[in-house]
Amino acid sequence: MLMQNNNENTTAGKTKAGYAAIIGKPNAGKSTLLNSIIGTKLSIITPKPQTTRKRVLGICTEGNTQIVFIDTPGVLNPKYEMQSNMMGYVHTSIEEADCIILIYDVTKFNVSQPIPPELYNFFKDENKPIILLLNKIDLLKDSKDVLPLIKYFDESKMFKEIVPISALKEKQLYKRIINIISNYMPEGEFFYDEDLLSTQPERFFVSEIIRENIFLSYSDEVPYSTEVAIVEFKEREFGKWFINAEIIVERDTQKKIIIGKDGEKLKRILEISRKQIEEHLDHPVYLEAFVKVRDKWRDKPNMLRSFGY
Ligand SMILES: Nc1nc2c(ncn2[C@@H]2O[C@H](COP(=O)(O)OP(=O)(O)OP(=O)(O)O)[C@@H](O)[C@H]2O)c(=O)[nH]1
Ligand SMILES: [Mg+2]
Repeated sequence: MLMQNNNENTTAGKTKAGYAAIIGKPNAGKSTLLNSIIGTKLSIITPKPQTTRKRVLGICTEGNTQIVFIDTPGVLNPKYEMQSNMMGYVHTSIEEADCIILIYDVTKFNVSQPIPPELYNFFKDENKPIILLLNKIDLLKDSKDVLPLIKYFDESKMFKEIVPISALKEKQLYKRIINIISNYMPEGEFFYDEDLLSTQPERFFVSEIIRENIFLSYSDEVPYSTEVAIVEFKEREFGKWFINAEIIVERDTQKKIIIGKDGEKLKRILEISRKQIEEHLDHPVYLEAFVKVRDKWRDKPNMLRSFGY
């Protein structure tokens, strides 16, 4: 479990607690935002769209308010059963939320279709407050270029607040976000211990670290056809912990690509992953992984269930 170190929070007086779902198109910066708010790497980030496939919770407790942020997969029109399940996570996250954070990549603004229908459908009938974060403003040639977007979205009357941000570059962003989102949190008891940052088991973080390195190291369809499952995770009292992972692909050709000539490519990826896992767990580990072919796993409910979708 990930914990924070500061114990200065006080729960004296009335407390507020609630959920904020972070939604948006793939690649908009949802996971970057979550990590920036929580101040640690909970969700994996890559330049490729469709990086996040499940829900990732990040818990932020400041003073008398606890906000549980939910990072979600980017909204798309599903082509695979896996993607339908991913969209299911977006649905349940919105259902659970007290407030919706819609994150929008300003560099992708298109006057003819500012919000694509598949995304609009997720919140058009929602009565919950929606906060629009106009992200990646650091990429604009002139910071004033964001003004027409603010005007456009303001006139749509869909959003309680419209806030230009840079999830990647802005230091202290979490303060601004927490200040805003706190206003939309209902009164109530904290859901989680004040020191807790996330609820995902370590196995999840370990598999995501490997998947991130696969996303970063391969191109075309390979990262999208790949899943990582942790088969064994043994914490030992003495010595290294033992982790056995399965890397699942859809075709034999993809298996060859993942492994690389003489196994060199996979070895490199496992080496990088192992270091990052050790840093994350704060413990030395022995990491081994085998590549398996599972035809069309992205469309097979049984397989998907076994991978936690
Ligand atoms: N320049 C710039 N890049 C950003 C910003 N926020 C995110 N990015 C980059 O955008 C890319 C996608 O970021 P993610 O956080 O993975 O986006 P996401 O919305 O979680 O994407 P999916 O999980 O695929 O839906 C990464 O390369 C980030 O570094 C920003 O404010 N400025
Ligand atoms: Mg993401």
